[in-house]
Amino acid sequence: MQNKQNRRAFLANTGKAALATGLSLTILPTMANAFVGFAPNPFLQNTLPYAYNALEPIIDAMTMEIHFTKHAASYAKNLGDACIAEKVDINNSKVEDLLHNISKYSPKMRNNCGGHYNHELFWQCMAPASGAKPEGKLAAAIDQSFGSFDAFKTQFTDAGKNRFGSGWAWLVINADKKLVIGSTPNQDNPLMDTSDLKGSPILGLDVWEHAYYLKYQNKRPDYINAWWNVVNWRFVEKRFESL
Ligand code: MN3
Repeated sequence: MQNKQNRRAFLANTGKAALATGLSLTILPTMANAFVGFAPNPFLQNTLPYAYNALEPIIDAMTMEIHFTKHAASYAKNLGDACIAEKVDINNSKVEDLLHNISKYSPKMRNNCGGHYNHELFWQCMAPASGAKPEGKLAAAIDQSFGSFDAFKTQFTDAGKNRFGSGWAWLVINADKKLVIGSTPNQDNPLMDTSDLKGSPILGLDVWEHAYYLKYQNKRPDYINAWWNVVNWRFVEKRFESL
């Protein structure tokens, strides 16, 4: 049932963009596995890798459904529209390359390319509650960079709490291969040439009110503190080791 709904929403939201670009629907992904990069066609919204209620009680099902099928879907659709208007050939382009050169494009491209990339990463950064912690090379790098896992969590939580208005908190690997914590406004991200925080994001947290308001209202710190319980550290470790 859940998969059927996802599939229907997915097709409704991406079919138009796919047809407009001549991309065959038959090659669209039907189910996301834990991938380190993004979808086979990264300009399209990938199916959510878990049910809407899978992250309860941390993320309630209604928030997840609205977030995925309305907010994130519209970033994907608007990204497709911007690519058509600005003559970006999505079959021969990389989302990352667009982000690296985002200053050359319109605000619509910046907002929606960022919004799409950020949400595709965000879904993968979460998994049903496991209470897991980072292990292996990532755990060692976190200890080395921030002193301890708890110190890292405090610094990352503060980045999310202190981002005024809407935006994202990030853990990135910068050009010197160092782990850095920071935040960006709106749908900006650390891959953008316009961003003060620069690097490859390996963990992202959406702190827009639409991500938490139904359950947490104005209490963003409560949302962030709870969110640690659904971080998919296995995915973050794979991204860390792939960069
Ligand atoms: Mn969002």
